Amino acid sequence: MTELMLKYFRTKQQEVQSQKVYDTQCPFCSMQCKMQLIEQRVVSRRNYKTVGKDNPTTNGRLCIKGMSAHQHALHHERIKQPMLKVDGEFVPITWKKALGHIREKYTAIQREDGLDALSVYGSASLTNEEAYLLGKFARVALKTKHIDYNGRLCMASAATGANQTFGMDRGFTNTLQEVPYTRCIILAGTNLAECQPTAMPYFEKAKENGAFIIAIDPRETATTKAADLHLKNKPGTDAALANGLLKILIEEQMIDQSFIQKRVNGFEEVREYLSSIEIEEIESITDLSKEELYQAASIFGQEESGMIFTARGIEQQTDGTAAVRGFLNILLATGKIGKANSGYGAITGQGNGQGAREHGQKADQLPGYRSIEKEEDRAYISKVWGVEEKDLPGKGVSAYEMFEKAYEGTISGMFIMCSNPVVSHPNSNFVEKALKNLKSLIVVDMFISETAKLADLILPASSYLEDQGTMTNVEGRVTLREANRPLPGNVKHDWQIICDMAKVLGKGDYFSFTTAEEIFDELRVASRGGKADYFGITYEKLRKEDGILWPCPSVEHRGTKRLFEDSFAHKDGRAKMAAISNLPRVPKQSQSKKYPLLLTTGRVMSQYLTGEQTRKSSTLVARNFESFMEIHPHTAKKYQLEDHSVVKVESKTGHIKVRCKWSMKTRKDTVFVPFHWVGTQNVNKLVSDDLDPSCKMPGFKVIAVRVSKASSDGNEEMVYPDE
Ligand SMILES: Nc1nc2c(c(=O)[nH]1)N[C@H]1C(S)=C(S)[C@@H](COP(=O)(O)OP(=O)(O)OC[C@H]3O[C@@H](n4cnc5c(=O)[nH]c(N)nc54)[C@H](O)[C@@H]3O)O[C@H]1N2
Ligand SMILES: Nc1nc2c(c(=O)[nH]1)N[C@H]1C(S)=C(S)[C@@H](COP(=O)(O)OP(=O)(O)OC[C@H]3O[C@@H](n4cnc5c(=O)[nH]c(N)nc54)[C@H](O)[C@@H]3O)O[C@H]1N2
Ligand code: SF4
Ligand SMILES: [Mo]
Repeated sequence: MTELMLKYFRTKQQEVQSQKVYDTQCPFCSMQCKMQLIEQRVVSRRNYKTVGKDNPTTNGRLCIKGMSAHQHALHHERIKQPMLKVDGEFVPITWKKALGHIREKYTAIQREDGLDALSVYGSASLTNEEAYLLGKFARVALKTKHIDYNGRLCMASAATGANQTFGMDRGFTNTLQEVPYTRCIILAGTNLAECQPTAMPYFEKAKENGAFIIAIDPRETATTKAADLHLKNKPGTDAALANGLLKILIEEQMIDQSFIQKRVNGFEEVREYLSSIEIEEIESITDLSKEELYQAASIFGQEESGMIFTARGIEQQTDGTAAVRGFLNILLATGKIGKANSGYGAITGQGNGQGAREHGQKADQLPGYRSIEKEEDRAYISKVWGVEEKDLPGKGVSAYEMFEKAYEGTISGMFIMCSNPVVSHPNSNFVEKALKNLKSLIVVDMFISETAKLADLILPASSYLEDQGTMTNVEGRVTLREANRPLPGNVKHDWQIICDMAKVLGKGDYFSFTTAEEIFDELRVASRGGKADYFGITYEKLRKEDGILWPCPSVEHRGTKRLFEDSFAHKDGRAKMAAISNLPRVPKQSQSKKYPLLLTTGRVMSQYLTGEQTRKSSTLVARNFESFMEIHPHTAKKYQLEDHSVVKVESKTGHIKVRCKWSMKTRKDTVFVPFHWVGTQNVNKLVSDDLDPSCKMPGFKVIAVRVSKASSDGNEEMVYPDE
């Protein structure tokens, strides 16, 4: 051995001086993969590595995002103390000063503009404890009706569709463990393989066991590749597609009459409506052939079990609720629900996309999925909170509508916790203007996000490595995230920030919590008897049983793995089918001479949402460092757009510039741009403010656009052959 090699081996042995292992869950998607951060102290530095940990949902699997999550949490740009904007620059200040600023600003706004002038914007990446507390903070500490959250852009259509149909909304009616045993699976507008990668093995297993998989997506994706049949429909036509499939199922007598009779209302109305439409109409709306529709319907209809999964592809539409109801109509008519290996899954997106939509962050909601407009619900919660029922505010407006109010000036203060709406909201140029119009914007984040940049005060929040709490995963399984890495700098947990703010606003008595578990114990009582009943769930049980599916009404109860086996959650115990229109009440954007193409937006595997976190990870950035527009080569040639060149994409609300990526995977009339990038690449500058009238979901998935070459000097050379 040479001298040099000897020296190397000696150093290696000495290197690891100490090792710490921290348990936690991934900060990203709804799979909530359990993981450990291994921190090794070596002579000159620390090494970090994330590894998976066994659990019933993901069995220790992780995807590339999870494996790289520590890279953003440990990033040098993380803010570690409150930052106040002074003369346009952020300066670090103490918590005492920050809380003083809040008291001063909030009391002035309340005095000058009234209680409802303050607003709260929350997130489904918060723990259940924090989501619950934020709802309580708005109603009890601020006494404002204006609170909503980013789940409005995400789960609103699925939640409304399920509530209307079943009488309750837990994303999955069954557990993932049943997926391998079902015979036919419809994946409607989901890109599971890139968005919930650790769920894929359940679907692969189903395929191995002989299941037939039908994917509905205007693009070929890693998910559609796993399917046996890919229905490559025109974007935004899923409600009509669902109607077409059900029409065929009824006409071919592939429905379950006895199930319908025993358990479903509204079937006759649907049957009558469907008999009035022609299958040719469905063909022309969806751009699918009769043969494709018959094949899909007959396989789903003939198999003895089946499951339907929907995600944002069909839901982020101005008729998203209708599309969801259309697919639920199919499940009910074929009796494929409430039994083993048959059921529905709305694939939740964010880490706590399920729990955070149950405990009062929504404008019209109180904890336990209670309604802020129902007298008995208000009475129950005001008792739990120790306030007068008459002092609880009423229903507020949805997320985007809060920005409209900020623009008009009726909302003059906003408190945003754990979200980046300047990048994630439709019509983002408008949202930015609205936020600039506020007298006060306070943002709680780990970084100076695009939204935080507009704030007068930024408060530093803890990350998934430090913040203990419960997260309800894609299955509706409540899981305990044990996170105990010490807080860096002067960072605080989101729940501590809420409690501190309540204290300076004179409401400390209602927020005297010292641990997340204490908040959870209050949440348990607040949710008791509600639809999302967590009363029987305790931290101790969660540790022992590794997750419990709600409803869990008593401490002896083991949780509910399968829903609706005997009855649905409507008062009469029956589910409700409803006739849905082929075309939405509010017309969707469609191709025109001026805007000849359809843009759809979504995700790539290696980036997460507005990218604020994943763009800080070197491993993930190496995979995707900039945005792009996926376009069919035939279409690209028509507009003289070279592969890899920079192109301009314009809609009626704005324009962006992104890299052109030729791909045979998308339809000729459709281009795709992900939404993980900011500034001139922020695709939400193109998305309009049209909302689903029943749930206020924006239409992120269909935008009429035109495309052209972008020249480096900013003077674009326009080629619009259709004009
Ligand atoms: N890698 C990664 N994973 C994530 C996220 C992320 O940002 N990155 N985000 C998480 C969150 S919050 C969410 S909500 C989920 C989202 O998960 P998904 O809903 O699966 O993701 P999307 O890419 O938005 O859309 C899914 C698919 O819908 C298709 N689609 C577009 N328009 C239409 C249409 O009109 N009809 C149909 N049938 N399909 C259409 C798109 O082509 C896309 O393949 O993912 C979660 N997981
Ligand atoms: N065009 C288009 N737009 C979309 C979508 C689409 O498909 N297309 N999808 C929509 C969907 S489904 C969603 S869910 C939304 C998401 O939209 P956002 O909520 O805006 O997305 P995130 O990037 O998760 O923003 C979270 C912010 O909180 C910070 N953060 C992370 N963890 C914590 C924490 O524990 N505490 C605090 N205080 N801060 C934290 C992050 O740094 C980041 O700045 O975007 C929507 N927008
Ligand atoms: S991003 Fe989702 S699938 Fe990937 S490790 Fe995190 S929780 Fe698991
Ligand atoms: Mo989402």
